[in-house]
Amino acid sequence: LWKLSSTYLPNDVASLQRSLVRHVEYTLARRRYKLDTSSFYQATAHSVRDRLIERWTDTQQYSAKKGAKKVYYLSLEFLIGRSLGNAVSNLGLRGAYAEALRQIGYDLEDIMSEEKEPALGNGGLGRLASCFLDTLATQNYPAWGYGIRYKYGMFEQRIVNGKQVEFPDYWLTDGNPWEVERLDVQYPVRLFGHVREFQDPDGNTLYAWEGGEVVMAQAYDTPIPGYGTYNTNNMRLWSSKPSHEFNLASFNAGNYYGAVEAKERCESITSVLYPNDATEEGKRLRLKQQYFFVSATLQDIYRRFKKNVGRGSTTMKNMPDKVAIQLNDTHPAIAIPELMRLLLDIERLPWDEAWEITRKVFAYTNHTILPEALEKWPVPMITELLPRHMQIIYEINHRFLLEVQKMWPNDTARMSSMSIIEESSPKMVRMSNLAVIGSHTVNGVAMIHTKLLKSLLFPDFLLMWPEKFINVTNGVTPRRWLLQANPALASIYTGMVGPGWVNDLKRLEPIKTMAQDPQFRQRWRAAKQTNKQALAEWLYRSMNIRVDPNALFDMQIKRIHEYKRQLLNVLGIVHRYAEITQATPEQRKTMVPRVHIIAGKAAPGYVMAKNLVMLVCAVSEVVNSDAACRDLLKVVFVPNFNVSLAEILIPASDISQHISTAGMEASGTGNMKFVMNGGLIVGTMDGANIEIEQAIGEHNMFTFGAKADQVAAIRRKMAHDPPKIDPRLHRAMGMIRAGIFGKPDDGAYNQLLDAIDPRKDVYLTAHDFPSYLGAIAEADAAYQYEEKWTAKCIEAACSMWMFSSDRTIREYAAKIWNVEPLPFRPPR
Ligand code: 26Q
Repeated sequence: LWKLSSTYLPNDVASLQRSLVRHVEYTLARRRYKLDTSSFYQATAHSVRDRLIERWTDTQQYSAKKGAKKVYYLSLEFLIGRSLGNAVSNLGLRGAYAEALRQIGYDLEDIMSEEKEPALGNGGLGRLASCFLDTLATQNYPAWGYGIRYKYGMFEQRIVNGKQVEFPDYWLTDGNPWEVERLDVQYPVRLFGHVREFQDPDGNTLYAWEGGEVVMAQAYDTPIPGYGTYNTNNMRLWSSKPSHEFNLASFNAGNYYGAVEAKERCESITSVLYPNDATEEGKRLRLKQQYFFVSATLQDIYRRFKKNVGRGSTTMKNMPDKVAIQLNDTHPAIAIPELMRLLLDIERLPWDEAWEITRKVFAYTNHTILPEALEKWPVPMITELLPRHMQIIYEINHRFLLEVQKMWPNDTARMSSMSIIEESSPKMVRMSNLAVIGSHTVNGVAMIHTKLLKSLLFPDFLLMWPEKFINVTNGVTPRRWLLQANPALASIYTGMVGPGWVNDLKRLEPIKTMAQDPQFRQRWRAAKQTNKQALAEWLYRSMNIRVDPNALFDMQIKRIHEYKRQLLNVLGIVHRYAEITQATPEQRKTMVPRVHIIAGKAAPGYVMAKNLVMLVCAVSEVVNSDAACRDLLKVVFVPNFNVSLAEILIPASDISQHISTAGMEASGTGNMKFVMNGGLIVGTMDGANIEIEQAIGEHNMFTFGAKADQVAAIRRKMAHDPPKIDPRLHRAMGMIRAGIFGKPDDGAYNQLLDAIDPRKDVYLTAHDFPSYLGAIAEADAAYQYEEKWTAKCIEAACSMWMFSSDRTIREYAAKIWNVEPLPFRPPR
């Protein structure tokens, strides 16, 4: 068999063409000619997939043979974006495929845009997970991502009559050539049932979780290629299906229709991705999803590890030497009691040994300190669904509280705030406390966020375990966000410093001095102009909107949330609209022509966010059809923001807005992508904006607003001593209330404006408005000096190396996981 198995496939243009035609004939079973681009996408994807698979299987076999420690990144979300472009680029085959296709009458770019992107995530957290997978492979770390293969991803957002309407995102209609269904990898997952207590022959009390229902977890694997390396990692996503026993039992019971319904319920576990909506209620299915995914994942990790146990001197105690599990927020935190259950009930280890192993295996990344966004589950719900886990959580809590009692005798306030159980009615399980207690390391995702995490969220835990809390600032992959999204800029970089910058962003630093070179600035502007032109064409083709590519392109593209303050942006736009309509011809000449782009999804149940979408659409309608604005202002709400759209928008931006109320945005990662692509930021001193400013220099960023350490005092003062409202804000609000942008019958706009009444302006929108206008005016002024502006962009973009996820992952590897790269090189 070994002799028969193939060596690596040839990658010359003629061989690629043969492979494409073979897939058309044998994989698609189609005639060779007159294929539409969509079928040719399928053939191309399969041809590329062959080339991924050989590296993938070899990498996995190699790391198994070496017995290397592996990282497991557990995330309920992966927003990987389209795969074809990423794969040909990381394989180094973009040129060869483009040529192979061109010769037979197809355009690689067209073919790439046929791919439907899997939207298996909400936003930042899911995209971060995907940037991490790219870097882990590129840096040759043995690492797997684990998640859920949702049938329906993030909903498709359409604007119907000026409002957001959600449509199901069934992303698998045309199949998914990037995944392999592993029919040999299935695990049973139990839900409900009861705990049986019994004694072993030595008189020890043991527990067994029995009864309930058992569903099967089916593995689907997707190869994750690194850039410029053979290493290809794995992303394993689970799909739920009924178990055999389940089928037999329920159908034998004679209730045919009841049995079919129960079968459907099994499959429903992995049907749909939940939005990050704090107001979301009745989410028992979400808890099922979390446990289903965690149980399958731990069985899989455990099985892989156990192949080593008994070999040599390896015992269960060595698990932390071979396994590092990173929890992407608390969503997979039920893994902590689940591993305890495996070690206690199946492996029959004593509690202390099991607990030591568990704590050495897990680490937890926190992505928010907003109290309303911290996960809590009702005790009765966990008791019903996962009775043994509830017992284990209580035992973990009991032992933990004894430690608290030792450290702070009879401090009941501390006890109750540190407890895993919130003594409310019903009682709730605080998943963040569980995650902190069960992990060896907890990290925040930007400096300010980690500082607030320590001081506001976990101050007592910090006193108990000062070493446990660290910062690892987020980063983004330069492969997708520069090399693939911005070929114009990428080729300038490669022309200046060679191709090495793609996995070593520090190499761009020397280009900063070129900011003083007028010829170089000219080339830089030409690249930006190419991208703006491309976006203008896209907007015309897909939305029938004409924008002037010479205008300043200003973007705010991210999930719609009150704390992200899209309302502040809209109020600024309305203010500008008022100024334009009142300007004299002389004044008009001094104004900077602007195109404002806003994009993002509102959670389906988040009324304020949906109101905001309505307002943006209404403002754009009025502004774009007002002759007074013709050459000075356009407002575009781009529907259905996703990774593919971001790849078109970000390279075309001059200014982007990251304007959350200080202290509320954990990090932000869009901010990093924009600056890397030669755009500048209007932003608050929040999240990673602060570190970006440090890296690129104060003179290259337009900052405004209250600082995080001032917010609380401002809110307190505001409550009893309401400040006077800024006259410009007053006018903008007046215009909206007066109905210039329509008057929705549900009072949607008034609801938005009432929330920024200076007495209860939680997000400090009114408070920050004057300084916001100041920052926008500064940006406008700077934009008018073309040469100086370009110099800023060059300096900023070439100072961004620390926001590469390559730096981020090196920190995780060194400070949290204790893993080393294991490059695989094929024989020959
Ligand atoms: C929770 C419970 C029930 C249903 C859904 C959820 C849920 C789902 C997704 C809660 C939160 C999320 C996503 C959060 C997120 O994307 N956070 C962002 O993470 C980025 C990466 O660290 C940061 O840059 C952003 O600042 C942060 O908002």
